[in-house]
Amino acid sequence: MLSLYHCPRTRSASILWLLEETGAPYELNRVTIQRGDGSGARDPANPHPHGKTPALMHDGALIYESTAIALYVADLFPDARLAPPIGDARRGPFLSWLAYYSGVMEPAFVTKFLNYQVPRGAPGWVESDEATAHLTGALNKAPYLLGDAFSAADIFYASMIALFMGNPLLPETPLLRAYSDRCRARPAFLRAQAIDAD
Ligand SMILES: N[C@@H](CCC(=O)N[C@@H](CS)C(=O)NCC(=O)O)C(=O)O
Repeated sequence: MLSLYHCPRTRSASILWLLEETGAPYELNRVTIQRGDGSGARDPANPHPHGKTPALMHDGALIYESTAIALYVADLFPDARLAPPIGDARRGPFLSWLAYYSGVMEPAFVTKFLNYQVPRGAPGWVESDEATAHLTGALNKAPYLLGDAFSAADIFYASMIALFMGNPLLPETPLLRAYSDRCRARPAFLRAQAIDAD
C-alpha cells in the first residue's frame, strides 16, 4: 500500500494528482509543516527527513523529493501511462523534463518569488524567463511535453503555471494558459483538488 504524507495547498497536492492518475488505492496521512510565514510546525508523524511534504512510504521504503516520487509512482503503475518505459524514445525527454523541473524551473521561480538576486552566470543557474522560453518552445510544438500524450512531468509544469501565471513572475500567454487548463481539466486533477480542499 502506498502511503502519502500530505499537507493541503503544498507541493504534495501534485502527488495527490499523480496518485489519482494511477487509479491505485493509497492511504492519505495529513500532516502539518512549518509554513513560510512561520505558522505551523513539523509533524513528528511525517517521515520526511526535513519534515516537508510530500513524502511517500511504500513497502517500508521512504521516497521523497516530488520528482523522484513521480518517477517511482509512474514506473510502479505502467498501465497508467504516466511515463514512457525504458527503451522508449521519449524516456530521455521525460527524465529530462522531470529533472529540469526540480533542478532548474522551480529554483528559478522560487528565487524570483522571494526576490533573491542571483548573480548572472552563477553555476547551474538559468533565469526564469529563459526557462519559460524553453517550456514555451516545447509546448509550441505539441499539446504536452512529450507530444500528444500526457505524462507525470506535465503535472509539475501545469501546477506551476497555475500558481504563478497572471502576476509579474509569469506573464499570462494563451499557450501556457491553454496547456495548464488542458492538464487541469483531467478527472484525476479534479478529484485531487477536491481532496486537497477537504
Ligand atoms: N524539494 C522538495 C520540496 C518540498 C517542500 O519544500 N515542501 C514544502 C511544502 S510546499 C514544505 O514542506 N515546507 C515546510 C518546510 O520547509 O519545513 C520537493 O519537491 O518535494
